[in-house]
Amino acid sequence: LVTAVDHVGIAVPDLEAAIAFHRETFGLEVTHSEVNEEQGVHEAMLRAPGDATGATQLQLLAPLREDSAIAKFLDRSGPGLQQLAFRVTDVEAAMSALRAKGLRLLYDEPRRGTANSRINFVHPKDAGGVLVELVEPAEVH
Ligand code: V0V
Repeated sequence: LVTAVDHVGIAVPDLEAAIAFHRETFGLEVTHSEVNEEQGVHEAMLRAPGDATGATQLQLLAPLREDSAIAKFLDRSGPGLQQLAFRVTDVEAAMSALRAKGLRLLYDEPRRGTANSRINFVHPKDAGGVLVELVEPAEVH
């Protein structure tokens, strides 16, 4: 079902400040950044230099709007770990398998994630208090 830990997501109030912190403190480098209007985030993906392509990344998530999931998380919990994302080869198959086990998925159909991946989330109350994301990466051509 799961082929890798794709990324770990941290909610941050200020994306540029968080990128600078992770670069200067831990030597991480930005591999990608984008705005996802539907998810209400401005995000950056970072990796440790020397890690193979496809290794686990760190995702920094800043809110675009006050009614977004990240703004709500920051209001309630402050900055910190917001999600754990598992990479899967087939997100629909993963959704079906998890639904069959009685877990609630947040969306009926996959939505668009980072770099045109297809994503869904398991409700944190059904995954030990962790917001688990399922990521099917876009095919690389
Ligand atoms: C809320 N709760 C969490 C949580 N967010 N627990 C663990 N981790 C989190 N991140 C708890 C919360 O404290 C409540 O617990 C309970 O869940 C239900 O809270 P709620 O008030 O009913 O729900 P909301 O409005 O806080 O929404 C929570 C969910 C929301 C998870 C439904 O954040 C959501 O839709 N997330 C999925 C989308 C998302 O996170 N997008 C941003 C990343 P108590 O107090 O009842 O015990 S975008 C992204 O990852 C992309 C683009 C990508 O990777 O490709």
